[in-house]
Amino acid sequence: MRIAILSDFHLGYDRFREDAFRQAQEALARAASGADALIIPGDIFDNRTPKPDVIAEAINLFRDLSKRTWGAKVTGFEGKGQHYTDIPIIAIPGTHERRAQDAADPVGLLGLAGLIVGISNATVMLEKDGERVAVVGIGGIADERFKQVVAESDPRPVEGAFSIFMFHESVYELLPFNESFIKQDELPAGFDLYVCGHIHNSVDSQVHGKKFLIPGSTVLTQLKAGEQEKKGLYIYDTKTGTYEFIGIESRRFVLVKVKMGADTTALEGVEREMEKAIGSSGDRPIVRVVVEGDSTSPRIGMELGMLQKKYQDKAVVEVSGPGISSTAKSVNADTEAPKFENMSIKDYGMGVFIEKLRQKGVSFGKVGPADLFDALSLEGSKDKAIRKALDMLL
Ligand SMILES: [Mn+2]
Repeated sequence: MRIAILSDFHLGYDRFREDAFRQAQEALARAASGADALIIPGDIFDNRTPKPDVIAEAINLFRDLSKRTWGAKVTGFEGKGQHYTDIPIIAIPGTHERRAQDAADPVGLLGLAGLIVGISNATVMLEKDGERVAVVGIGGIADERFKQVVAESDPRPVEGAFSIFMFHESVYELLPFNESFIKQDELPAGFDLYVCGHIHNSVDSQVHGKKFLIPGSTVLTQLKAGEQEKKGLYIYDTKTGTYEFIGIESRRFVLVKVKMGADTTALEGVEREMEKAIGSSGDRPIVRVVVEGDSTSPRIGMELGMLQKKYQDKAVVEVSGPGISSTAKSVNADTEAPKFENMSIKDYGMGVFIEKLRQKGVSFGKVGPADLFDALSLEGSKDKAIRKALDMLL
């Protein structure tokens, strides 16, 4: 059976909304034409409560796929999730879609509508010409709870079937940031293939001596050096154990670094680098200019602003550097600390939050730090958020 693995579409992602839709559409089309079944390890949506317009995008993406003739079909389901179709498109919610226990998440909605099979924590059986494939999935949850959930639910391969373990978490070897992240050898053993979302560049590794694949996101999100790589999906053949990475058309991303001295001669260098990055293909790439050294003089700020204006029709330009306020500022904080490579702002915030609580010696009972973080970050007003957090704690 040929299984397409594609992930992290981030539909509704504000900065590159159209890219998110168009690139997800291409990835799905390539997956459908090259595979018998599709598995999606999380973050179809950028937000746990997407607006109707964004839900409409997702419905448009999956409706036609649900009507085509598939090589494989779903023949069994056991566990928690939404199983209302035999269409072999199987997804888990990611960290961006995670909601409080028993609240409906947007991936679950697609499952309820019968457009996909949604897994919260379940085993799905697929069949094609007598060959059986089991997809055992656990939806994205707070990193520090994942090990516990794995221990409690004890995910196991299915005998007589090629078994895939699908999850959406930080893995310590790939994000050596927090000791609470699961390590590769702590993942449940015995599966034939391991598949994860969450990390936005593609990863080809091993777990328990078996293949471990992360396709990466289909859309650019963090504007870091690693994201200059090709976007795409994997297709894995269970019969031969072979697989390939299939690239999709994605907006080009070029990172330009410029050193700024005391004078402004480097500005010409910036322009030259921008011209080079934009090239002549007319595809309006994303160009992120990172200014190093001293760029605090008002003159430099102004000139860079003018450059940004001059090129706005030819490129999506973001400029960042010391003393420069730009839309890139928000991503700046985490790109300057290399250890946060691959980590979203939200995960980073959560890490800081947990660390602060630890320093203060807070011990947790039934309410974990992630639930508290969610309560504090989801409510519209500060008062409401604090009241909700206190309700949970007391
Ligand atoms: Mn993601």
